[in-house]
Amino acid sequence: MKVKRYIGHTVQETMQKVKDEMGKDALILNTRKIRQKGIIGWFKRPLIEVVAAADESSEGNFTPRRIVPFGATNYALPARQDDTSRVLEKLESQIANMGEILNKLTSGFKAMEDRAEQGIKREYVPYYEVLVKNEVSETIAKDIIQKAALLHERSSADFERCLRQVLMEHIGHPQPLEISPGRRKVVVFVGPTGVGKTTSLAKLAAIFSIQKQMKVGLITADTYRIAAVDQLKIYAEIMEIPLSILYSPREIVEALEEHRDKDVVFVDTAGKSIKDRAQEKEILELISLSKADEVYLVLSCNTSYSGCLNIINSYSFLPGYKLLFTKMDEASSYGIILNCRYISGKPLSYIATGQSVPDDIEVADPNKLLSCIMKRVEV
Ligand SMILES: Nc1nc2c(ncn2[C@@H]2O[C@H](COP(=O)(O)OP(=O)(O)OP(=O)(O)O)[C@@H](O)[C@H]2O)c(=O)[nH]1
Ligand SMILES: [Mg+2]
Repeated sequence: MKVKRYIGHTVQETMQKVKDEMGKDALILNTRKIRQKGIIGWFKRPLIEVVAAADESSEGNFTPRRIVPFGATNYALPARQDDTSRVLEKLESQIANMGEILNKLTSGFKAMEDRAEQGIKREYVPYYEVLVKNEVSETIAKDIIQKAALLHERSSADFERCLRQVLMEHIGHPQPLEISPGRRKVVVFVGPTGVGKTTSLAKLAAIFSIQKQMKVGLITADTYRIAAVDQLKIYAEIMEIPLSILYSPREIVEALEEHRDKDVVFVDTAGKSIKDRAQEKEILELISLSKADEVYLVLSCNTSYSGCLNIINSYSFLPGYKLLFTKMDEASSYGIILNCRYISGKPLSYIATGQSVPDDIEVADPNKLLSCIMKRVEV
């Protein structure tokens, strides 16, 4: 390839020079106006410079190449073969990316359309998605969004504020254990196997006896497993709290008599499988014979929504209870807590956040729950 610079007084004149010498298909690499050097140049018309290129044949003639229109800059330089394929590859990947973005947008719009069909206004769909991503069940999320929308239509507050208000109502006021010295309370722990009943009971026993200096007694009705009695015995010995062991629900009357001077007596029960009617009867007997002041249904945050639904249904035989959640440290979101609150209608009490006794338990904090349930989750 030969590259040559041509100068003329006009564009036409200069291009003619190029054509004459390099052929009509010569490649124009650059064009610009130039001034002659020196002070005189300032008073003269500028000259036109054209840089052109053409393939040089072996005979010394120029082989015509593609013409770049006049005025085009060297951006128009034809890419070499490998450059061209790189440019093509880049373009292909950009087109693929745009395709992906379009797909996402289309499916986002589709989701919005679907939700709109299900009775959620398009502008509220993002909030619905946030709740669902935080594992609030779809049905509950939809109901909450609709309640917030109704509130929003009737008030001047913005939608997010209304949503927070509705969520707060559903989270409710936590009801931790209130103990007054001299007014003994009997507190029974129930729940499925392995959720952390005994550990949570031990945590609260330690808080009330060691930190709050209350008189605490322990009773276990879990004699199904020898290890279960031993587990509570160890905690009782460490905390120097008396422990009574029941072999039948009727023995609780006598055991409570032994603990009559206590401010609070915690009663542990064996884990109940969902349809164990005999065990339900025993639990009811314990509750009524002990005149239990409070019952805590212990649930693990690890449980699926359908699992929680089954458990809550299976405890509908209880006259009343509070919800105590464990293993929050192992769970990915707080949605399950809202779901259980919603379907059971029972108040929250404590949330356990680890295995350490007594540190890993806290009174459920509605503000913390709210901000976690409304947290935007990156996908
Ligand atoms: N990560 C985590 N583990 C916990 C928590 N609470 C209890 N655990 C653990 O869960 C396991 C079972 O705890 P338990 O207190 O024995 O459970 P349980 O409900 O009494 O079990 P059963 O009496 O067999 O029905 C133990 O290894 C505990 O250390 C918690 O909040 N987080
Ligand atoms: Mg236990």
